Amino acid sequence: MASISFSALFIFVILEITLLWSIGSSQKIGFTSIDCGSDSVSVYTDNDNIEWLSDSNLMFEGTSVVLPDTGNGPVLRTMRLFNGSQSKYCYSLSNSAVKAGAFFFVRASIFPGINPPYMPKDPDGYFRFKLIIDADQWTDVKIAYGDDTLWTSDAYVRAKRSEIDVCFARITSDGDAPFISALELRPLPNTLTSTLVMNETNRFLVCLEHSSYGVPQSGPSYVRFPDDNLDRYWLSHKASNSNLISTQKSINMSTNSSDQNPEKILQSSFTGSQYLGLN
Ligand SMILES: *[C@@H]1O[C@H](CO)[C@@H](O)[C@H](O)[C@H]1NC(C)=O
Ligand SMILES: *[C@@H]1O[C@H](CO)[C@@H](O)[C@H](O)[C@H]1NC(C)=O
Ligand SMILES: *[C@@H]1O[C@H](CO)[C@@H](O)[C@H](O)[C@H]1NC(C)=O
Ligand SMILES: CC(=O)N[C@H]1CO[C@H](CO)[C@@H](O)[C@@H]1O
Repeated sequence: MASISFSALFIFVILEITLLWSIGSSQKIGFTSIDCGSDSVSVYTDNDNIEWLSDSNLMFEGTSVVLPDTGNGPVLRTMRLFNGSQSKYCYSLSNSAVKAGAFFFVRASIFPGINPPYMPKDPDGYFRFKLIIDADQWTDVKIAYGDDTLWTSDAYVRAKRSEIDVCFARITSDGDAPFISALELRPLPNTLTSTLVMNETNRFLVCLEHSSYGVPQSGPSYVRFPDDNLDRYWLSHKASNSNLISTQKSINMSTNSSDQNPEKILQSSFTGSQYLGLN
């Protein structure tokens, strides 16, 4: 009962916030989305209704690089390249939701494109550098030169103060210069399995992937905000129709909603081979 009444309260709060947005800005409270290296200071809103800011007022180090690659949208078209001599470069992310004890995820997106800004130093052709969050090692980046795919990492963190520092560093003092295309900060409720674990262990978590199984071939390649209110990025694992069960009907989310998995994810499922005869 307690969890049901809490989720009702949560939905009510979300509705309240939604109403406030429609009066003010379309941007969701606590969302900060930074288009790194963007030369345009003006705010723009993408198709998912996410408002992007240039990092030009947040970061005064490094160089803005515009990729010649086209067709990947404005956010991935620019990056900030930290090719100076400092040992690390940090963004201080903050907004009205960031205060000590509050939970967030931070998403870093790196897209070198097919014509990256420089050749990796290691002859194996991989760019290597480090991501650090509030002085803790987050992840090691390893991306092949010319690999035209987007690399992302989500860290689940608990703010220690009114800002979260996201830093970039070379692996060694003469290693590859780090670069970054986008940074996103999203608030998380303290009732998720992940945030409960963080509260217990006092550590941050690195998310491997949010997976959506059993997506039809014609379905989207990912689902995020506004279908996922928390803006997790659910990668589709597509399946043939014979391995799918899907519905367009709405799902009663009140029974098991502690992780607030989006309805869209639950509307399709992958079924194992033992069920093939039933389809
Ligand atoms: C950093 O890269 C930019 C763009 O390639 C270049 O103009 C600049 O001289 C470089 N700075 C350093 C310190 O190497
Ligand atoms: C975190 O854990 C402490 C100790 O178990 C508990 O008192 C507190 O309510 C928890 N806070 C959150 C946000 O879950
Ligand atoms: C959803 O499930 C809960 C718990 O089983 C139930 O109390 C509620 O009536 C259901 N809501 C709808 C609209 O079916
Ligand atoms: C993921 C999740 O929250 N699972 C819960 C669904 O509901 C059952 C019964 O209340 C719980 O035992 C699960 O932990």
